[in-house]
Amino acid sequence: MKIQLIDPPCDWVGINWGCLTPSISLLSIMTYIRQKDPSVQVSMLDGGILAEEKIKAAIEEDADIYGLRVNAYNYESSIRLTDFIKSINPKAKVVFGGQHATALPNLILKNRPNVDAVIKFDGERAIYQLSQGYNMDRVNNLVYRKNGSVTANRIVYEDMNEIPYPDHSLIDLSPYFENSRKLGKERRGLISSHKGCLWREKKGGCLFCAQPDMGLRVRRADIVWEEIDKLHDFGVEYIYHGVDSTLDDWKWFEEFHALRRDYNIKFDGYAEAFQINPKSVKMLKELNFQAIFMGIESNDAEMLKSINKASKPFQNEQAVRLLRENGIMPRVGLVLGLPGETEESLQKTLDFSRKHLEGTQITCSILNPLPPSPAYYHLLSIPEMHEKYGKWDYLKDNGQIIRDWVKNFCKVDYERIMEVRNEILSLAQGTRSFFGPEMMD
Ligand code: B12
Ligand code: SF4
Repeated sequence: MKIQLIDPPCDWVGINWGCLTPSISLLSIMTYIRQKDPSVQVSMLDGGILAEEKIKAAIEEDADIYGLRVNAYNYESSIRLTDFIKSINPKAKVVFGGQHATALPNLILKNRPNVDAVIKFDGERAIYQLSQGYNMDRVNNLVYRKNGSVTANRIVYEDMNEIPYPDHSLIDLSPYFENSRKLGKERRGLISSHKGCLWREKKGGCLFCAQPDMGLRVRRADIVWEEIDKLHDFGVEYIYHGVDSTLDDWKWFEEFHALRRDYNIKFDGYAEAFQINPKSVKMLKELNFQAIFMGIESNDAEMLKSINKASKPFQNEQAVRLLRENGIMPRVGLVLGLPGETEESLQKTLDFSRKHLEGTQITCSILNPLPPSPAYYHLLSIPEMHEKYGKWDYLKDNGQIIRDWVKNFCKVDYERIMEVRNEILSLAQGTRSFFGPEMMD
């Protein structure tokens, strides 16, 4: 049994941060299979470091299963690679997993005859079961075609403590370290100890959130430190904590803090503004956090309410101030084009940015109603928009859907929002744009 896992490169995204750390989504699946059945040959091709042509050249013609990690931004290259795989190895199974595949399995299977199945949510057990020859109807989380129609199996969410953490000894880390060196950065490692988000679990989440995982699952802090120890042994100097919020589970964070090591390792993570207070900042500092990304989105109270955001404007201001005072770089995410956005609400976000964000790192984008976000379903509730986008397994012309969103939901036009966005980005120390041309070779 031979499996090739592929993280197709992104077509649309500006800065390719995936070139610094391996795709742990795939590495987690690879680790699980290797532990359960070492006789299965499993390898991965990471679009963070390999361009599409290099991936094509490395695709083996005799694999039994090809598993692709599919998000909204690499969908088109995922389809091109699928068609290529089927042209050289028509008998193999092509299986999609990841956030976008989890969001739209039925539309994908209806529109793409070359995709044999979609695995929703956690992929480790399902791919393993396929490798062991289970019948399709017994594979957890699988969506597939049966007698001409799409059928979905039972969903199983894994206990994070039962699934092994990604084993970085299975892959060559040198291309990632080399990219860090080229960019003048410390050697990076990515860990993901949590899945899901408390706010989404308890209050339904933010309007534009395109992360389908439900509930909040956390891996024990002592196991997470064991994973970090190993990364440190491999030469990693800087850990990127890739979870929705480092501070979502306070008990976990206290344990993680209590178990901190005395070797020098830096961290970078995410949090919500309301979770930043003198106590959490002190602990983040003691853990050697260098930067915290916060999706602040807007500084207008009505706008924040319209997207069901947990934090309030005063908490945004307080969080940025506390992080700066303690030498932790605030990375601030702003989203313009929120429902009901007016010139006045844009001004409030602009004023906040001028007053508090100069010299910080800013991401500023216009709301993109990605599936499965509530915003996507909001847009589709308009019959004309449903007609235009509802049958598509991907958002064919992404720029257009953003413009359609603005036209239908905002009280200012797209051009004005772009002007404000550009002004905000000009204040930043390092700008992050959704639509930039920069791509690591
Ligand atoms: C870490 C992270 C990154 C890192 C990735 C680094 C790397 N080398 O992998 C960086 C910073 C580079 C990044 C970049 C981007 N990201 Co990102 N990222 C995340 C984050 C926080 C965690 C993902 C992760 O690794 N989790 C840990 C692994 C183990 O879990 P997992 O990814 O869920 O994978 C499991 C299942 O999904 C499934 N699965 C996944 N792939 C596959 C494949 C197969 C074959 C199978 C069967 C199953 C399967 O099984 C896996 C194991 O259980 C998520 C948010 C989140 N909490 O999920 C956003 C998220 C995935 N990112 C997102 C986005 C939008 C982006 C960017 C486009 C942002 C941008 N504008 O630049 C880029 C795209 C880069 C790229 N090449 O894809 C969105 C995707 C939305 C969508 N619907 O597609 C998310 C969901 C954030 C959000 N809330 O909107 N990201
Ligand atoms: S955007 Fe962040 S805080 Fe909001 S629901 Fe999604 S993961 Fe949770």
